[in-house]
Amino acid sequence: MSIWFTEELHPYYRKGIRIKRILADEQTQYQHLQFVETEFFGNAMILDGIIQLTERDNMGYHEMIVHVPMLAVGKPKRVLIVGGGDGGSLQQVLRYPSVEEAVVCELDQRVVDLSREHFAASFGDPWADPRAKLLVRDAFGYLEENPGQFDVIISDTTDPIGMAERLFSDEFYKLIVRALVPGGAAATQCEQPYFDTELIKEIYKSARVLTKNPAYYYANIPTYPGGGIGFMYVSDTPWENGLKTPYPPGENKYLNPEIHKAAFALPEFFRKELYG
Ligand code: SPD
Repeated sequence: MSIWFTEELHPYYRKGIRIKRILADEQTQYQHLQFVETEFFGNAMILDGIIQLTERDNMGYHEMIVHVPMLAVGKPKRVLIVGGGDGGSLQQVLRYPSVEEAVVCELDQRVVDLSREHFAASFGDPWADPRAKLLVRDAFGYLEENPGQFDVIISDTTDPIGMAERLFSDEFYKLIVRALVPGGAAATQCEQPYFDTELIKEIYKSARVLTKNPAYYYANIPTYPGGGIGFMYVSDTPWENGLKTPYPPGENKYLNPEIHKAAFALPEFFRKELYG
């Protein structure tokens, strides 16, 4: 079998990848969850018709969402991942010997179970690490209950549709910043400069009220709309601090010092929109 999977996150834009076979296809309590083997990108996870990650290009996403705040903070001990049930962010977080606990707040247990099965070749089994703690619950309540607890928070979420919409709200950013220790840093999945300009501007506005040194940065991921995705760095600690920090043990496939710096350089139209 060889079929095209076409994604239409935006009504004016489509992209497709060729699929060899369907590995899993189920309606969970929360969403339509699919795992497919693709022709070029390895295994991929699709939620409600939207590609979340593929084995071939997820490193741009996971290395950038994790290492930028982790390196800025220096020696993070307690880390929270909001979402992230596929294990890709967790794998990167656990590379840091300083990490004592990595809490993953994921709503859908099936995402974890099926990712363990279908991404084992790429991520190993980060859940087996005794520092990993999975909480199958909504992150909002957990953040409310845990002020001042985390050195780093990573919001590794889906797009702002349905239930996930509030993970892009001012209220959510307030909770994130409240859950950080002084000097802690967060990075959040923050969508696409061309398609989501207004949303990103709103989020930046919130982040600027809440912290001294927020900034938007970007990574190339061919299987996402527009070929990439951005992140909001949210902290009083400047992201540039991370440029001086040595990388944790293990191999980077995307991040290097040049990429780290360049990720914060924005195309002029978008720089003006965001920073004025
Ligand atoms: N438009 C797709 C955005 C996907 C962001 N979430 C990716 C999850 C990977 N851990």
